[in-house]
Amino acid sequence: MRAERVGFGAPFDYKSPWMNDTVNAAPKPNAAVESVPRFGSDCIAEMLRVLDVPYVALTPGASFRGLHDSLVNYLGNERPELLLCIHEETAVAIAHGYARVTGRPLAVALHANVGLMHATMAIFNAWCDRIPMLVLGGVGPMDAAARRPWVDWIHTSSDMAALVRDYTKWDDQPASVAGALESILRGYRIATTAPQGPVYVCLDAGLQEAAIASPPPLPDLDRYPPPRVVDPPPQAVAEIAAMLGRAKRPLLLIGRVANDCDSFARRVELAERLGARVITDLKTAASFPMPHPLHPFPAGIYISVEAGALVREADVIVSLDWVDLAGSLRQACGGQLPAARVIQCSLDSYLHRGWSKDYQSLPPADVFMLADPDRLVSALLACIGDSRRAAAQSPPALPPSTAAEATTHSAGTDGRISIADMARVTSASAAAHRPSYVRLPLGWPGEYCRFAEPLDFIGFDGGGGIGSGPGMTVGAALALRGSGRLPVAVLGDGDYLMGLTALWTGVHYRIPLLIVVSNNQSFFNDELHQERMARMRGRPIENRWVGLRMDDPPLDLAALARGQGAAGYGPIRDAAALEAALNSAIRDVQAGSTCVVDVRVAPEYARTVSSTLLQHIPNDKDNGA
Ligand SMILES: Cc1ncc(C[n+]2csc(CCOP(=O)(O)OP(=O)(O)O)c2C)c(N)n1
Ligand SMILES: [Mg+2]
Repeated sequence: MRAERVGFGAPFDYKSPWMNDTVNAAPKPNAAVESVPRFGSDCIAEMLRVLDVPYVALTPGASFRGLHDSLVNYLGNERPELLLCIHEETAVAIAHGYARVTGRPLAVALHANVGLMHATMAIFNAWCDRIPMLVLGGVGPMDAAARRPWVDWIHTSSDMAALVRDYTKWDDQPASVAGALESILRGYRIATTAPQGPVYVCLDAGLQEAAIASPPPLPDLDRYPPPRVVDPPPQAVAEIAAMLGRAKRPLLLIGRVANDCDSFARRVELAERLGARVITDLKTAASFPMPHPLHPFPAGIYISVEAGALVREADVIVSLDWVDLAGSLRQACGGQLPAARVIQCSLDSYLHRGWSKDYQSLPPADVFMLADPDRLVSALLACIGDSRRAAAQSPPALPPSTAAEATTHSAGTDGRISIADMARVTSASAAAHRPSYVRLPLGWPGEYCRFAEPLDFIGFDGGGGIGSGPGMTVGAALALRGSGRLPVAVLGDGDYLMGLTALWTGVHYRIPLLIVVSNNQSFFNDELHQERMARMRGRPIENRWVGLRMDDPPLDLAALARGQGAAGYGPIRDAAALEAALNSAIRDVQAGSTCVVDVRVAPEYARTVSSTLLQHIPNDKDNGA
């Protein structure tokens, strides 16, 4: 059975002339695989195979040594295969990146309370990004009489799931093997039903390790199908279609939507039929062709000043599950709500709870459609004609665009390259190789976001938890292996360093990918915050770097890659050297390598990025990441 792809659409084509699965030369176990389950965890491992979970990302621990043994010695480390990670945060980030590309959940195995604690930020990222994931934990033995002295006691907690309950969709700690099978199946269904998210199932070590006389039957998945998703109510669709039919300046805000080609094409069709302008952002994956005339301004993490004019001028705004609709509208309209009538289409409110405020400010909605946004697009296409298409081809003139963003150039003088030059050279070098951008840093100039197809850009990390970049890149690249696409991540040096050891997993499993480090030797985003604080308080802005720069001693990022078996280039200090390094690195990736290029960039962001990040927004004083 293939995993259901609710919210992501149909699988894409994995066939490719290069980067195929045969490069995976990681060692295999030499065990004779058994055919009859003898222990609780043998059944649990089989359940993962029934669900067609391709990989279990893990950082090992004795609390799931039973499951680990079953995956290796009972199933032979195939379907699912273990992915060894050096840090639990990486294991979750890999599952996150993989699901971003494929829509399929991976399982992640986490050791007791300590492994779960290490993983929490990454689980939070996945939660905020609405990513399906089957997080498995070990605990106990819950039977105190069976615990080893000391270590089993410190690693056993009551209600382990309490650590993650506020940012997982569901959790369970089953008390029998039969219960564990049901729990895993239920969790899988919950995780993959929109709005998607991680679930946590905690497995008692005693239950895993106990010998079983008669194994409980594995469920027939045909009897437990994924829930059918209902179509938006026709009457409400007709109402929205009528509003759009009367609109003179309709606007689509495209947020969390499916990443398959058909859904992508339907959005283009709808925009063209309506003559609607489109705004996308970089929090979510590529969802509309950015070179299209109806998408006049580059995407950013926030709506740019220029794109904000579209919001102010619009008379009907349709949000297709736009992340932070209210905040974005207010930002575009100087703290006010827009004059336009607003249609919000999202299932997200099913997930909203108390602890995390990632549900964002309450959006105004003249029509609130609690539905899958891609289904609304299909339903609208079925009842909106083609008569306005001519208008779409020649949209009314916009205010003069500053889309080609001005940037501060400081290249060459101090052995650093401007971020604009790094972006230009990187984009140009990758362009011929069907790049899939897994991540872009906050300072990336919007003009180099020319995404035209699904998977040209994978999205952000959801929760703004730095350190996810390398792991998400490895996970996305694993999913892209064999697709003919070049996985490229441009990571901040802070992000790279926090998640560094994910590279080892990439190398170990022969996962080809390219990481370009935008190395300003600083947690630079916070330099802007410190500068702002100093300005507001009349204090010396020259001190903005203190406690943030990482240049004494300088970190050798390429050596840190080479030290893990990856190819490492740099530090690169000028555009010509960058072009040469990238060309060589791309050849390495095509030959199967995990590659890092360290680029020394000036401490700056593209002007429009920094001004948007730091602008004062009413009700939202601190708007940085
Ligand atoms: C886990 C975590 N710690 C701290 C932050 C605060 N933070 C946001 S951006 C940032 C700087 C990231 O540095 P880097 O990746 O080098 O990017 P740069 O801003 O320098 O381009 C920090 C520390 C965060 N978002 N997540
Ligand atoms: Mg940095």
